[in-house]
Amino acid sequence: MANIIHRPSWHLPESAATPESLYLNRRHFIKTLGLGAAAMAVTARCGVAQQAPVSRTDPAVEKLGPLPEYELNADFADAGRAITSLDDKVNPLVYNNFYEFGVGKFQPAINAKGFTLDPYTLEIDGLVKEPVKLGLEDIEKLGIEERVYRFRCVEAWAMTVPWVGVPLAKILAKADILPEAKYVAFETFYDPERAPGQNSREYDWPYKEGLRLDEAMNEMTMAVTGMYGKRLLPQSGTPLRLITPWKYGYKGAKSIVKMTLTAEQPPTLWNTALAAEYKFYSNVDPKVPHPRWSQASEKLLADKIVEVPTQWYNGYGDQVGAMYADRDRVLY
Ligand SMILES: Nc1nc2c(c(=O)[nH]1)N[C@H]1C(S)=C(S)[C@@H](COP(=O)(O)O)O[C@H]1N2
Ligand SMILES: [Mo]
Repeated sequence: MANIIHRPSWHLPESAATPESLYLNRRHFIKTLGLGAAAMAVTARCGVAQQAPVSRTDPAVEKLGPLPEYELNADFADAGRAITSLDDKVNPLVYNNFYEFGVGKFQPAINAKGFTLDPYTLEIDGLVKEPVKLGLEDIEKLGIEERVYRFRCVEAWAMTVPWVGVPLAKILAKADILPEAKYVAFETFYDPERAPGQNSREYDWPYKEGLRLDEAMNEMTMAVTGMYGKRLLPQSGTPLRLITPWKYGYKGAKSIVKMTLTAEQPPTLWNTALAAEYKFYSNVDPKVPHPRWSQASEKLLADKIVEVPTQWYNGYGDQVGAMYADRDRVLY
């Protein structure tokens, strides 16, 4: 097992993954689910992962009620390319990365069905005067808005999504942050019984990510509670996830339950697992290749693949470039 432990399938575009790596990763996941050899053989014979029918609803999420009213932020109404269509079979609601619910792209939509963190509490702790607890309503009352952002996964696929949420800065303003705080750490829920992927010892669960405090406070950084006009489905990170569109997708932790202010750069799940491949900053940069593939272009999510050039900071250099020195480009 040791040799596959450090090569999860999402490091390769699904189309480029060898049958062996697909098979081994699937076998690993089935084992953690406690299914037997028969199920394994069936999956292996089918060759491709089963895909969930496109559904915009989930009873668990419906219980949270509809999103409160919001408006489209005119500054982010146009991301310079078409919004990814939900009419396509390969779309943002069925093609996901959410390792807690499987390493295959189509697994989270199936395996996370019915998952919810309800009642939900977000905790803000660490270098703050007093820890703060916020419910979903408290957060959305800070003022939700819609923004269309480009999204770029480190695996070189991309999409364009109308997210609904609150600038993270508005949430962090609820806490009295101490002057020593320089970073924010984000943590996902931990519940291996409901999220079988968390039984995998390949990763340091729960999912962890982090931002420098100025990045967390940047105008672009969004705490997202909805997309395409509805609440996030389980596979998209119910009820709250992060979106930092100038960084690779893995910086946007899903189903976040805790934000911790720290003085030191916090550990992240991917950097801990594969430090040489996944750095803390992870700013999109076509000139800095991943050690195993180029980042010069990306494939837009759709039934018919369209490949487009990747832009530095995913095209958001005007908004975020001033936060970085040239040195950071080398740090990727
Ligand atoms: N908790 C958690 N958050 C996560 C991940 C994950 O596996 N677990 N995957 C990340 C990666 S690699 C990407 S590209 C995006 C994918 O978001 P999407 O499935 O909504 O496209 O979620 C990120 N957030
Ligand atoms: Mo990703």
